[in-house]
Amino acid sequence: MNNDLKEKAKEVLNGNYQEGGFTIPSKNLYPFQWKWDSGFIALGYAHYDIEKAKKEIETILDAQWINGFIPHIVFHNDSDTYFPGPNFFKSELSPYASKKYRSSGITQPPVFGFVLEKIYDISKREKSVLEFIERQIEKVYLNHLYFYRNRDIMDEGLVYIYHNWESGTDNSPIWDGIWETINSPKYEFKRKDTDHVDASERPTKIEYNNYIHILEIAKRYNYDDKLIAENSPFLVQDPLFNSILFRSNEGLIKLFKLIGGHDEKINYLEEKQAKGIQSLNKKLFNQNLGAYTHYDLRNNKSIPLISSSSFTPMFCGAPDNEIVDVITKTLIHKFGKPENYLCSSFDPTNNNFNPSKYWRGPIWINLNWMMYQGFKRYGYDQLAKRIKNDSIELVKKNGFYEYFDPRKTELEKRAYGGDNFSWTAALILDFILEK
Ligand code: 9WN
Repeated sequence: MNNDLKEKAKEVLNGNYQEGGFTIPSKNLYPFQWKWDSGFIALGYAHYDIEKAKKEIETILDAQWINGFIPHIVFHNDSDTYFPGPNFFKSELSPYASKKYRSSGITQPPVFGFVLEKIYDISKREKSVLEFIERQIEKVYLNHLYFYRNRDIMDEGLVYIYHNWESGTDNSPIWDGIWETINSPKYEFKRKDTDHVDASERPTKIEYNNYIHILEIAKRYNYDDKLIAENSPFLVQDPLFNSILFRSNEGLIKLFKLIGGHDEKINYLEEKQAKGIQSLNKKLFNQNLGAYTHYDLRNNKSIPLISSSSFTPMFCGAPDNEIVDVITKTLIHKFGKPENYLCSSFDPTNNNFNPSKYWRGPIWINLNWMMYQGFKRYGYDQLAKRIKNDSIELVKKNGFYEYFDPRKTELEKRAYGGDNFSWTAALILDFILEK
């Protein structure tokens, strides 16, 4: 029944594959390799072309810095269709930066631990895939070490992000209050995203100015983590970012056990994992809202807003059954009305909800995929199925877009952003083909 969709998904991925052995998220709009995109993309390839899956992971990990950091964009190639590019980021300011590739100086969620685990399972535990994992796993481990050594300044097992682009949920209303605390000077720059996508579907000019401002501060400190932690006006503990880190810890622990001989690393990760999950539940779970929320470390206060990120701790198994019951009720009550597809990226009952603007309301397939995994993990099969079916239906009706309108009513347009978007294709493939 889904054969057509499957074939189209492969076409999208193959069409975005580049000669250098990496895959762009979407033509023109995102012409380079992005960190968390590449993980989801590799997972999609694993279903029909394991060599491409391996290549995708190899090329992103090859750009790792010597301190374990993995940048959110790797500029393998030249392109003038995206801003900010390599000449803006100037990764060479950092003494740790890769000498081989220019890149950004911010990161994105650490997906590779769970991606490697999934790829191994999808390959039906093929020996050559485990051998490949053995060659790559140290780099992924080093990336986790980087986070714990540099981004867990309170020693809580929770790591911070210092830029909204690090979260992957770029212009979420979650950040609005932080922007109000910052008085960014006016920068001269030329955006490129609105050459490709209608401005109404993208962040505003004022928001972009703030994004640039935080990057200028990081550059002023040559991307030094300690100085950034002391000086950046944006310092946040994100439930999504940390849940992905924890789910990837799990993947690494499982794979290290399979490979054998890595007891010290396993112990280290297990210790961090236990501490992190405890802190996540204690610090980021908001009993009054019935959801996990972000914590603003710079201003020392929690941000009392609900987004799709609020439900992702289920993906890493953090909440106990009681909390799961509470957050599921919140999800159904606020996001799950029958007139809406699941799951909006931001609370539809909040005044700042916008169903067509980027991370301020539309549905993103990667968040749906993580939530699906989370609900399945806890045995909420009906709800998991609803999320999966909604995702497939949205793509079937509208195409492999970047994000989708959650409203089921008649609309002139209900799919937005980049077309032929890679992770939409990759994760729809996984939805269709998962065992
Ligand atoms: C900035 C590539 C990336 C995704 C992000 C998504 C968008 C970039 C942008 O595109 O962000 O990193 O220029 O808007 O928000 O999650 O990784 O697909």
